Amino acid sequence: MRPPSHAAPLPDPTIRMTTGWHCLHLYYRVNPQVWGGLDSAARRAGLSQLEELLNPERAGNPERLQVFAVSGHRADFGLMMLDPDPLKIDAVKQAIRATAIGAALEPTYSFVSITEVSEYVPTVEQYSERLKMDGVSAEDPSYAAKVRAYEQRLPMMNQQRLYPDFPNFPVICFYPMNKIRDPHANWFTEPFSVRSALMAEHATSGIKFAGKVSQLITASTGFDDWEWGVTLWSRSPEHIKEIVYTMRFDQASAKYAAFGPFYIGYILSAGDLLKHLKLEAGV
Ligand code: 76R
Repeated sequence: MRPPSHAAPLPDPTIRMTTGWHCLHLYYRVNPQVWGGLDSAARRAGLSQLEELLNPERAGNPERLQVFAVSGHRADFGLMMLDPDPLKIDAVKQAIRATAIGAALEPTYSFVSITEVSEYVPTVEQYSERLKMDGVSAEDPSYAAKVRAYEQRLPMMNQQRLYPDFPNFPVICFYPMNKIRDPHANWFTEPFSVRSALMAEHATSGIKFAGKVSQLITASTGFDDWEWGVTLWSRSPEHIKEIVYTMRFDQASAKYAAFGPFYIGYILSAGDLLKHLKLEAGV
């Protein structure tokens, strides 16, 4: 139906988002039978194609691309990509399959999501109200300083949530999660004020990991089977256990969260990853 002539024109249809990026996590396992059946020419060609494809600097690759070796039998390696264009991200998936060794790379898991600024990120006004509720008087000089610091930090924090840079940490953990809709604990029937207070408690407990763990929460309602993807990077592996364990005691997690499978990985360059996977062309 055509909009009435007085209506503001609608924006052009697009697969890009108005704000934020598309995000994809992919996980693969090497199939030893298929690999064993490839001749050395196919292996050599495929390995160099794959190494090139997984190079974040390659022209045509998504804005962000990171690869990692994955522990356990769930996968041998994984990659995480972010870009404004979902087809640019998907092109990497198709190109991996189309390499000369693509048949030996079994997809084991994927997670599709988008970046967002959560509705629970406090505005400057909400932040100021919270300070007052925590007993900081508006006359106290620390009040104005805190509000000003938050006001300056917020645009950078939102930029990082929507267009994230990968932190320089070697460990990456990914898991999907939901907030449950159980009759006795239904997140989605709680009023905003309650959800907001619970998320404030959650943020206070998370902030203690500053410098040790960096998190990216991507939204997946309508894009994948879970509501969010949680990507955690950490300075060393034990912080992953510490943060996930600690945050389970937050009411927002203890009462309302449900988690999917966990994938733990170690970030490598494409070349080091292929060496690590013991994929050799042979003679
Ligand atoms: O982004 C911010 O820092 C603002 C405060 C904040 C929000 C709004 C925040 C802080 N989170 C927010 C939203 Mn979070 N987070 C998780 C998990 O394992 C678990 O128990 C749950 C998985 C972790 C580990 C984690 C870590 N957070 C969310 C949301 C979206 C809710 C919505 O929009 O409905 C989810 C699903 C979620 C889950 N969170 C923090 C952290 C950490 C470490 C922080 C503090 C980061 C910092 O500000 O430095």
